[in-house]
Amino acid sequence: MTFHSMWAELLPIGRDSASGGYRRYAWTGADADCRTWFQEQAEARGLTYEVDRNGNQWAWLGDPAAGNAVVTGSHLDSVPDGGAFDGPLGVVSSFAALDELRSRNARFTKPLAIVNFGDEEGARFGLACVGSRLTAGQLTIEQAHRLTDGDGITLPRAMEAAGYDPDTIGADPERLARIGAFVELHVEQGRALDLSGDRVGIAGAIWPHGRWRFDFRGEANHAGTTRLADRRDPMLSYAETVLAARREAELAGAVATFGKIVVEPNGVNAIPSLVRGWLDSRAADQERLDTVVGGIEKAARAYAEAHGVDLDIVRESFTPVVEFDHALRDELARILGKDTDPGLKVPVLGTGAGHDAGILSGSIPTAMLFVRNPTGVSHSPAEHAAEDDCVAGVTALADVLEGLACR
Ligand code: HGY
Ligand code: MN
Ligand code: MN
Ligand code: MN
Repeated sequence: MTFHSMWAELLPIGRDSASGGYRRYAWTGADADCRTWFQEQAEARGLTYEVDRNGNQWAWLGDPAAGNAVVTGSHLDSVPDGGAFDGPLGVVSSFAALDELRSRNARFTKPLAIVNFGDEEGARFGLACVGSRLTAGQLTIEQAHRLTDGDGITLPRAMEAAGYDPDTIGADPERLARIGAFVELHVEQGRALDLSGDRVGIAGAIWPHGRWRFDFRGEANHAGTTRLADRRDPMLSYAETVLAARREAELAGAVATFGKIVVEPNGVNAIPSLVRGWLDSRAADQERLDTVVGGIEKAARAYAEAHGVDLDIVRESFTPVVEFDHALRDELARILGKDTDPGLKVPVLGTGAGHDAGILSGSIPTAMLFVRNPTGVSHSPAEHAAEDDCVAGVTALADVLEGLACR
């Protein structure tokens, strides 16, 4: 099964025909179809297929109990109207890299596994990396059971509807103890490789980042008959806060995004009673992130007060800076640099995007490979990677897995 044919099989799953974007949300039908695809790929290669207590899918070559396993993979879920590559490129490349190693008659001296981590994007329940956070013990079963989607469906109900038991979820230290290294290949979400002219790069660090919910509560009233002076309109303070976020991010050299909003009662002719907005902010270091978010919160409170609006700010999730395992990172650079001009180092890139490898970096040695994205666009139907760059990514991943697991 070549990269191309696997890609062709996966591509239509969960794709919206109008936008061309993907809607592969956790525990939905599209997610189930992706999971079926994963299981078929695993079984077609004679790998031992299993689903762990958190619903993550694993395909094993060799005996997991032997320990010191080398694991690769990524996620198959997407953001709303996401691109085709974010997540799936890592999973398809993992199966293709195994096929490549088999064609090289590589002799595995350690167990190898390919993984699909569930609910990495958090598109449905609002928290990213649920599958890997649960496994790493960074999310308790109680916290997970409280996650609710926009239709009021809780995570446990969604899991049960998809045929999974929500009562078994939780930390899985025994599983992690059997893993020696996790390497995730991912499409680059930026243009560093395009600018450097490289096909593949290695992750240096993941910026600290988080999600904050801003609840602006005002007074619902008639849009046509309420004098401006009599209004307590939360939409005004929300709008001013969005502009303040952009100013604060520019000042600090960081990023801040209000990409999701809920308005109640959401009527054209009704002044809102509630405007709920989510801030996603990220910065190269903690100090800058604290400065940006602090500045946005201060501005938001001043705007709310000016309009007689109440404001609650809740930090919903946070991921501290991830410094990947330096020894593993350097081993990848050695492996990938061995056949090229010694002066041609494989670029090491920082990123503002979160990943399962980042969550797991606190528990096991992890590293990431990035594949060139010519436009840098991601979380959009326009996300793209050229086929020959994808093939270069598969070769690089095969070289890395051979160097780590086939000594
Ligand atoms: O939000 C992120 O950075 C990742 O795509 N979940
Ligand atoms: Mn993503
Ligand atoms: Mn991703
Ligand atoms: Mn049960």
